[in-house]
Amino acid sequence: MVDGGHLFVRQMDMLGLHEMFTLHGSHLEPIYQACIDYGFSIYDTRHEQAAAHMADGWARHTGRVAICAVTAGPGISDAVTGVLNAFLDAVPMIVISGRSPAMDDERLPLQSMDQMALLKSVTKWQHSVRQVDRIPEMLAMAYRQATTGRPGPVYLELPIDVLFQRVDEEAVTFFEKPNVAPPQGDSAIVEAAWRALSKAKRPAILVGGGMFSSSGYQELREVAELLGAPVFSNVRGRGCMPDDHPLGGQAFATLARMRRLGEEGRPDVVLALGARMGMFLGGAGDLMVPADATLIQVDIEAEEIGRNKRVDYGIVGDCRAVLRQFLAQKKARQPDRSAWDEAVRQTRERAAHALDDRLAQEDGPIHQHRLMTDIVRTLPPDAIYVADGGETAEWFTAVATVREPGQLLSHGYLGCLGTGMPFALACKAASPERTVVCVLGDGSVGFNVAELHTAVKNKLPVIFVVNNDEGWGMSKHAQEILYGPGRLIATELGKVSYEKVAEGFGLQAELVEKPGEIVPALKRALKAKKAALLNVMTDPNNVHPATKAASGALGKPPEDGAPQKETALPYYGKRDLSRA
Ligand SMILES: Cc1ncc(C[n+]2csc(CCOP(=O)(O)OP(=O)(O)O)c2C)c(N)n1
Ligand SMILES: [Mg+2]
Repeated sequence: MVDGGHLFVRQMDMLGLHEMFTLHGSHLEPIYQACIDYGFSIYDTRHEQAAAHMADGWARHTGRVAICAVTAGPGISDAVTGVLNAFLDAVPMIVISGRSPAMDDERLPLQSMDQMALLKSVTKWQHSVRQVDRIPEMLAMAYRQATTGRPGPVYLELPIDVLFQRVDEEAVTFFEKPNVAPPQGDSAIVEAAWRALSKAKRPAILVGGGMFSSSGYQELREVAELLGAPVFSNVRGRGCMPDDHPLGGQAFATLARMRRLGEEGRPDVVLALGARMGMFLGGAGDLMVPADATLIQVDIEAEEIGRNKRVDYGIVGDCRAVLRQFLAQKKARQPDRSAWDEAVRQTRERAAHALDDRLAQEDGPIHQHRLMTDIVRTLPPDAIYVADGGETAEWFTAVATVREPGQLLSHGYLGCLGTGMPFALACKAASPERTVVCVLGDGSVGFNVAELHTAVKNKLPVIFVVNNDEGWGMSKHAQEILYGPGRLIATELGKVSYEKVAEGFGLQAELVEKPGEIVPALKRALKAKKAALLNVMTDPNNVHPATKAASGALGKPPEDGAPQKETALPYYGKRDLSRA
């Protein structure tokens, strides 16, 4: 006779799920006890939001699913932001929580609430288990729901009076890992799309999370090389094509910069692979995907095809499967694309080095570009990078060279500060032999600061670097741009000694105030046998160009006296609000 916890963990084992990110609650005790018996890796956090962010970060780095296990009531409500972050970026995760006894419903037991309703809007699928012997079946179902079609978080609720029940293990059915071939695209459309790509003068490939999830990186490279098509990506797609490959166009922003070259900087045929046409690709505007370009959109989720854009060839299918279909097509002679490829390469290089004159600086205050460049140059090239913060993430991702998928983790559609520490801890758990650096804004540090203790306690020696501009920089700078001087409110933080906070949690920590101190401090952190934190004081007056662009400061100023049609909105730039 075994309890529901044993059934759950045995089924985890059969699905190859060996990691759990958690914060203890006795509702789930049978599961913890069974984890001891099975020898599973349990990572215990100081806040359930961090446990959810860790499971999210695990999947973003490894491409594999992990379990986030939290207690009933406040455990699951604390986890919601972390689950939502994964949901908006289609990252798979299995969330489980305890629940008050189902047999006590409406009798006001402890931590009783409608958890299903709370999780419904942030998960793909959710189920409350009511029979102990169906726990394995429902976990296998949760796994399939999380990993097939468009991936995403799913939720299993386990009432305490179900989980603690004992059954004869022999009478319970367990489930093998499903073996499902990812769907191919319609062959006629694939053929027609390939002909359009072959004839293109300036083809561009856009990759997003769908490309990452399909793991068809070799196929992507072959198709890009065959076509001479540069590859641009969002954070989740970054590294699917190595940044230092001649066709590595890096971020989507490179494509926006290309527009300055006029016609010669505009792609004529665009192949989008698992890249949704949302705000990060210019939304309904045509800054990155020109309205007159031929658009081939590949997505595993049919409803994504046509969002914000007129699509010429819509292909519902798995990115790797469709790339293989492309590779099986006839190879026609291709037009010469060297001028286009060179234009992309030059744009990419110019952007990466635009501020390099700041690198020779000897006196403080430290420029953020100097800090980020020193980090990238000092750490090994295969270091895993995590960036969290407003301008901080922008400064860092602009200089990082990402050579493989899952090497860079940062913000997605939730734009959620506080993800960095848990993401970095999950990366270190998955890749203990590699250096993991986590760059944080001084604002971002605060959300999950207690996870510094998780790093020490779980022996996850991450290097944390705080870009300390003494404020909510992106917010503060937008306030200054939009409202002028003397109008700062709720955006200043002042000087906080994060190195002392870190020391208290047991980290090796240092304050860095001069440019020349950055590299030696990083080298000491690399040698540390435990987690380390550098609190680096940077110049609060440096405004990142992304903040200027997002606040409409880079657009054309209105002519004197002319009625102003557009209003500048933080993050969204200048918009005509009469159409709202
Ligand atoms: C959870 C959350 N709360 C608030 C915001 C709004 N926000 C966006 S950027 C930003 C400032 C970030 O400050 P910091 O982390 O110090 O980075 P910096 O911009 O100073 O480099 C804020 C508050 C957010 N994106 N996420
Ligand atoms: Mg800041």
